[in-house]
Amino acid sequence: MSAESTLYNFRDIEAKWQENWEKQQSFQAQVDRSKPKYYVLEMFPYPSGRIHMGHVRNYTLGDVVARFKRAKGFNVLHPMGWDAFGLPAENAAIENNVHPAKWTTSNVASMREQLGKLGLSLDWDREVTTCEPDYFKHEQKMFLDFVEAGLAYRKESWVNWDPVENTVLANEQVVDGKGWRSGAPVERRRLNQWFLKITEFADELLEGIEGLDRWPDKVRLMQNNWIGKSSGARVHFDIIGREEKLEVYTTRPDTLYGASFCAIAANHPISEELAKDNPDLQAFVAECSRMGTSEEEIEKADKLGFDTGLEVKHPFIEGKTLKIFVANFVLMEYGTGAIFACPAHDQRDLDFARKYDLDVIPVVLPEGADPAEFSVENEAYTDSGTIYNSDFLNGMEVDAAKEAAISKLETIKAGEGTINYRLRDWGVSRQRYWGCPVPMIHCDDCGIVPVPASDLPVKLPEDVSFDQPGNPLDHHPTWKNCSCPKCGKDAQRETDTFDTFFESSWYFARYCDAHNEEKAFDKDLANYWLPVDQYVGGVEHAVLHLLYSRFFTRALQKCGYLDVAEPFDGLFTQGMICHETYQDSDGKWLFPADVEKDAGSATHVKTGAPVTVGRSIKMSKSKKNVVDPEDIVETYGADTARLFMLSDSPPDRDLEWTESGVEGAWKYINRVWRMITSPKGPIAPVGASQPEMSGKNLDLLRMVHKTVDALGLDLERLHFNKAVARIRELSNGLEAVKGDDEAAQYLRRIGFETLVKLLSPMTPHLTAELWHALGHKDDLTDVAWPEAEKSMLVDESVTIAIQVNGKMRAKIDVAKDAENSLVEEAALAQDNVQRALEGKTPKKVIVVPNRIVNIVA
Ligand code: ANZ
Ligand code: ZN
Repeated sequence: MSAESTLYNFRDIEAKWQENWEKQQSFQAQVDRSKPKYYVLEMFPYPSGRIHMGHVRNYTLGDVVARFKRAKGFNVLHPMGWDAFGLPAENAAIENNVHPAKWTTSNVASMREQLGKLGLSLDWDREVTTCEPDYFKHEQKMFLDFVEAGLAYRKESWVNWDPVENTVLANEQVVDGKGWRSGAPVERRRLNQWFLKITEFADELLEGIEGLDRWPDKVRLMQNNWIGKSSGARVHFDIIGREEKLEVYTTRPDTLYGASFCAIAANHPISEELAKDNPDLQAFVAECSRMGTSEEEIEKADKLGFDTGLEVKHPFIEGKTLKIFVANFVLMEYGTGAIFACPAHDQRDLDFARKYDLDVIPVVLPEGADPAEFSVENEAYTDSGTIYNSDFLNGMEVDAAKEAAISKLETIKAGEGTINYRLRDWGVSRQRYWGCPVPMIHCDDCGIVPVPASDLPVKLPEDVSFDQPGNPLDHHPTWKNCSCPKCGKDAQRETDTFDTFFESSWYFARYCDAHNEEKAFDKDLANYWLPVDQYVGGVEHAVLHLLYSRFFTRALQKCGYLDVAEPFDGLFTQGMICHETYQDSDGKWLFPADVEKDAGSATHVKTGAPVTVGRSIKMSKSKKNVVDPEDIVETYGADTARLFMLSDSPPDRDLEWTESGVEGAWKYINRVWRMITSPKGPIAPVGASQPEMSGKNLDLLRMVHKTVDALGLDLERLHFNKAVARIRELSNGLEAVKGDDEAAQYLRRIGFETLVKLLSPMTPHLTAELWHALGHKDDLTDVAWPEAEKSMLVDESVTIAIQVNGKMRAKIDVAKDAENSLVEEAALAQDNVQRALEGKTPKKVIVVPNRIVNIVA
């Protein structure tokens, strides 16, 4: 079907309204304390060059909320910007020889234009681009403040090293032991790195989750697990023949009598020391470092160990000793990097014990089991039970035994109770060019010296080369040379740049005061707008970005930047967009645009060769099952794309992109256009009052009010697909209005206007035009959301007479047996009644149910 052949000219109309909104600056936000504020934010895009359907869905969802809240009378802030630092710009520089800044700027320009065509109600005046010095100079200052407050520090640590990208990778960037982009096997290296002390807030971040009741449960759970609070004990084992102790962290001190060996991480100090003059151990350690540091991988890998020859004394059992192994399943970064193993009650320990033929001593007896019979073969028993084989702990339940074991350890000074977190401090150093420079200087005499705040920003050099592997900042002939701010001697700049999650951890606060040159943002403005009332984005950010932002907000609060602890009051995570996949006979992927589908068969548009249709999966460039938003906007207009995005599935679920679905949305838009611009009969004038209604007409009027009522709830709950279905029902109803009597005319007026208002957050261009077509001069963006009359929400109704001081003043239709208070409210709301009251407050209101209301004034 050709778009041109129908009445609705989306091309001109969409352009017209976009221009109009821009000229009027319709969506510019200002502090206005006379209204409640509402901050709507979608996760800002990485400027890759073109928007994809995921963006369209994300921003459409946010835009519906923004437009709806605005119509509801909120002072709405809805900004947009660019998460502009990161690797792809550098890769483009390497591959295509364009400067990352140039690549980024031109991508931003084209994506801004593409977004403009979607008709989003954005305040572009607050646009933020994170790679610009006027943005990152503030985060350099924040970093200095964090260092001052003890929230940032430098330490040597083990990192995942991508030998191809020449950079440190976060655990999450290691997939199956390989770099997420390069695919190269990851190595472990020790490096000096800058860290942000997120662990300082571990408890607060955990407790804060409780209050985030407008966040999806799954995200709250993921954050909980990520922080991973556990309580247990530290046990100090005496190492035979050595002064130092082996410090072990355990969550199961109740199983100490089942201990059969101890194990330490490959990079535990004891292991490193022993490896120095033990080539076999050296080789073993090297083998362990080839394995990624992610927990998942360690869980999957074969359990391997190396006997150190050292032994510890059992703290409770006189004369009993336990061997110390170096084991690949013990992580240096968790607890103390050393464990005691109880194979009967831990699967990893059991796998290890079976492999190296070590004791398996059960100490927890399942309920009802016979102690003489119970044994553990190849599956550890990890449930509750009664302790046995354990001297003074015998007969206790697990929890009681934990406490008893801890108190004994404390008495004999062999350990103590402790709390442990999985959460690690956040390593923010990256050996990359296209990031925010860490504002620090290395001086031979003074050590590490912060760049004075007055010297900020530390900008990136423009003349860089990407010919050599490694960090271009490090290779640059002069950039790092500087003088020490303390002693004036020659010194060198830090060449690390920040992890790009640094920029995205505070951009939502920058939007509150985006042009402030002096500081990151004004405190009052941040306090006014924050927290974000509704944040919308992908669930892939459930942990890192959201946790870092929560940490940052607390850190900024601690440093006096603002008085908010939680940045995002409400969070919504949208589903993905999926599409069928197509392959030719050689197995090559084909774009949907290259495929013609006919009942049951699919062929290549150009060659006519048969095409295999595969199942629908997330749209991705590699499988070519993508539809370019620009094509859709060109063919059908933005309103159609928006409406389709909203109609087909609940927004938190995956959405199946189909051509027929898009056409359905396009047809509907045209139906609405025709219904209102070429109505089947006259429309009552603007502001016409309601005539007597009965029968079918009254039912339809009720439907209008019911739709208003239910749709408000749908939108509050972000049930957009339900909202669309409801609006479609309403338009079916309104299409059935026939004749040109007063009631029909009125129904068209109230019905069409309501329909237009209700559709406006979803299809803003169409409705803006129709609002004018209906005879209005004001812009729909300034028109309030409709209110449902409560009395119209019930089906069966009665007509009630209203008397003021004995005189009949009005008649109203209310639901049969409606509550007296509702009837009273509706009666008093009548214009005629108010006129008769002459501003007086009624002394008495008597409601005779289903008959009459007497007002005495
Ligand atoms: C003895 C024991 C006996 C353990 C038993 C478990 C079961 P969660 O619950 O995740 O906090 N562990 C401690 N540090 C470790 C490290 N650096 N690398 C690998 N494993 C480590 O896990 C805590 C348990 O994981 C600890 O309790 C310890 O093993 C192990 F029947 O101690 B347990
Ligand atoms: Zn110095």
